[in-house]
Amino acid sequence: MGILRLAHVDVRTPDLDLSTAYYTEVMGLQQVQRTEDAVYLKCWDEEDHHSLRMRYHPRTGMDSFTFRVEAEDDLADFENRVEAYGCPTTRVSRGEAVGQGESLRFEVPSGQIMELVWDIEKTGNLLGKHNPSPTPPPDLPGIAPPRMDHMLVNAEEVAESARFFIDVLGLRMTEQVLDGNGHQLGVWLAGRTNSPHDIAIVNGPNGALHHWAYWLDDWDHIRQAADTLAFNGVQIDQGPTRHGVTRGNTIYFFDPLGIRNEVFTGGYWVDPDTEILTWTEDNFGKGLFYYENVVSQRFLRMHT
Ligand code: M3P
Ligand code: FE
Repeated sequence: MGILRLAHVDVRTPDLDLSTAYYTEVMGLQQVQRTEDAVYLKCWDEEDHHSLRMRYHPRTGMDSFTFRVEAEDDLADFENRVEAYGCPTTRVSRGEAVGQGESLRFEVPSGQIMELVWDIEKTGNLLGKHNPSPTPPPDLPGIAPPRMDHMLVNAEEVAESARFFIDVLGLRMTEQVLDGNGHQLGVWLAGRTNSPHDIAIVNGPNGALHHWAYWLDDWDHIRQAADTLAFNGVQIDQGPTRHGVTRGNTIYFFDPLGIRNEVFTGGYWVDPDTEILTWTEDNFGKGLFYYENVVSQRFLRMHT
């Protein structure tokens, strides 16, 4: 039983055409489906139906985020555990969402709507399963990341939120930032992946989305992403640089409606028995941006 990984992020946009143009032509995602009020997108190496849903709504924001569980029966187990913790759950039945079957929805302690699903429509990556080439077509537009990597949500009470993700949902903590009193300001959590984080939680307003990140295969691709972003007039937030936390290489930027995106590479390999790394608040600048050693107020205060 358990949580495997981040499956998709569902957001709202007041300009579906503008957002779609950015995510297909600048980010370089594949559009897989468009309905009357929503667009479904994925990366070229993703097997699932989609990793991003954008829905028309007058206000930009996050609808929900979805993690995939290992087995079909896990939904019932998590339903019991989440209810026992005190969070009411609802079931979304098959046919109510595009690209997936039944799911379990609930509000996490920090106010975001989370969904767990096992039954995901597998539509395959762009390479196919017979004599696949190791790379996608060379003429893919934009940054064209192979897959979504992680997301970060804010929480007023990071420790309470972390306890929920660890004790109830079974994620593993890889890193934490502690303030002078030993209280958690941020936690990095892994599902069944070997990456330092599938989701992170950092102090900030409840309900907020800080960013989601796409994986790139190498540091040079982060540099190329910066070129693509600058060429297209995209507002860059931070980087290209390196995180102290996770050791990853990174660049942050804003989509046309102000949602923060990241592209990320590097980081270290995590095993279930890897010891937790702890950062103290006086070193948070280096933890965030190792070269700059700054605690940027725009970076910490701006969110969706
Ligand atoms: C990351 C990461 C904050 C830290 C962000 C870190 C918002 O995005 O990928 O490790 O404090
Ligand atoms: Fe990140």
